[in-house]
Amino acid sequence: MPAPRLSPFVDLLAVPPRRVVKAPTRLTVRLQTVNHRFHRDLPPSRVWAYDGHVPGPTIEVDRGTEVELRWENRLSGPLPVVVTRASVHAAGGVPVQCLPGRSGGAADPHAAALSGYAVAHLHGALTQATSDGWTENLIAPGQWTLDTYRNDQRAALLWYHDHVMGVTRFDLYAGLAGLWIVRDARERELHLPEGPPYELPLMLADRNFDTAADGSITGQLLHKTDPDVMECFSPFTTVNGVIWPRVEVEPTTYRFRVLNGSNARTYRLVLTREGQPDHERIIQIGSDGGLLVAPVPIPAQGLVLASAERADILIDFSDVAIGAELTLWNNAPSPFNGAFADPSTAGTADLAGLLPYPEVLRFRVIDGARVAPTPRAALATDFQRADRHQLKGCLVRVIALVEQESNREGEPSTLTMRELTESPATDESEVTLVEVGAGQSEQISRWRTVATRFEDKTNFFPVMGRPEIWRLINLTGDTHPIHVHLDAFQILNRQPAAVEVPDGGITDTTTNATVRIGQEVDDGINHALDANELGLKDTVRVNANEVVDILVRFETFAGRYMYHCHILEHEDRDMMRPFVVMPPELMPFM
Ligand SMILES: [Cu+2]
Repeated sequence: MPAPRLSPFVDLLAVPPRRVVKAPTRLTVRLQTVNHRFHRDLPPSRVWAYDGHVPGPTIEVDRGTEVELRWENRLSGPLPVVVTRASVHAAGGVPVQCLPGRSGGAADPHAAALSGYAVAHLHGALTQATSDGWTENLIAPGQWTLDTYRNDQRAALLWYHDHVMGVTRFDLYAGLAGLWIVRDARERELHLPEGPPYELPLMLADRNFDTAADGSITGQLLHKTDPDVMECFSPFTTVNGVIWPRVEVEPTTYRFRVLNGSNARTYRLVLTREGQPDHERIIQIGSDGGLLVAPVPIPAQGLVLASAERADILIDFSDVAIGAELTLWNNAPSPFNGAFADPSTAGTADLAGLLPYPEVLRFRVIDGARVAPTPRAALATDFQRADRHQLKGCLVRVIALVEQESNREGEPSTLTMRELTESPATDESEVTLVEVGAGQSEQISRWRTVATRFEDKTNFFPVMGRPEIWRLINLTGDTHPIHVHLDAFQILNRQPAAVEVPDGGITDTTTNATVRIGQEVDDGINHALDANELGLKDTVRVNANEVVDILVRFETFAGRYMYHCHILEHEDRDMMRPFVVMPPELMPFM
């Protein structure tokens, strides 16, 4: 093992405090600087946390019950995270991101000077624009905001987290995240477990720590990146704020509400029993936007969750002997690009894939009532997938996900979301899209870049109630989880694409590429939608060599919102753009 070892599966799974809301109410959540213990072998860590808990309190509310929330910023600086860029990639052949300690990097003085500006966003919620956590509407320590959450949406697991422009990655890493559950009548008809002990949230997040002079791990949170890479992939997986916990379960069915709350790491979760993958006992009933139409098995290679994605799963332990143990592992390498990994390798470290510790969670079956699961054939009754043919003539917006190398030696690349507009004149065309239909002639279109950075002019003014297709084209080599604020969307399809970017094709303002959509690439990536991606989503993985079309429609609130990559290091620099939802009656005046 590459680093000082913490004992796995010794601490019990913690469940964040619950605030169950049954009637319209006003709540206060305080952002506080406190100490938190991530593992019993570690000293306490200084963190920034909602109501002093990592994760913050879980707010559980019935559909349509309005919550006014007073976010009181009582943080005190400095940022409780040492931010550093390692001076080397590998030490003794081990990638330094896998190791605790600063690896020769100096602490970033700008990060050390952060005093605790904050802005809260409720991810996945249908929220009026003024309460959506616009990234620049900050409150300083000592200030507060009052936000309104209607909760008038399908039952789902949402989460609240900080969204400060440029430093979201540090504020979340410091601890500013918590869960929010909306419940509704349909879910209650299904008699699903509600609340502990049989319904448990699992917020996954990777963390790293500094080391002392003697090499031992301290409690000091550490956000460390490689010399010319911006994403932070940390070695220790926490579940609800504890590294590699253990949970005792009775021989019955449990409901787990799983969230990947990591900055950048994608998980592919594999459940094993006696060393073998054991996925038949898991069924997935919901995703980001709530219940699926019918239960589905998780993918055979494991349940993939990129940053901000959620899964609502049932695990049936009713046939397991008392005392038996099952283990949840991560077998996704980082950076993730969507490529297949053999589930039978789960449990092995992969240093090249920045996965020194694949441990996530252990289940131990204890004595209790042995209850066989109730089969559930039908779940959601309020959702149907759109028929692609119904969408003919719908407005299509095209967004390229682009990595631009820095022109300064040794600096990480910049990631941007580039909005493109169709441009028939060949002289200003920059991106050529070739649609390779099955057995049909090729369709060619040309596009030019109209925005690259967050502060560029706003181009997207979707009209309320009108469906649109947003086409996400990945010109980079890694997976990007793209999140759209406000209404959940449907993923229409995911297609392979052969991407060619000429040398010097990416500049500050222009994007030159040829993308052959539909052309297979020998990349080991299954460019198809998984069964668990057919429900409503608010975050979608766009893998390497891939084009993903999503169907968006904004129904309830007008105003200014954001869409962005949910790899926080990308979101901060500069993979985020605004859009403005417009009521139709105002369009003639635009
Ligand atoms: Cu990204």
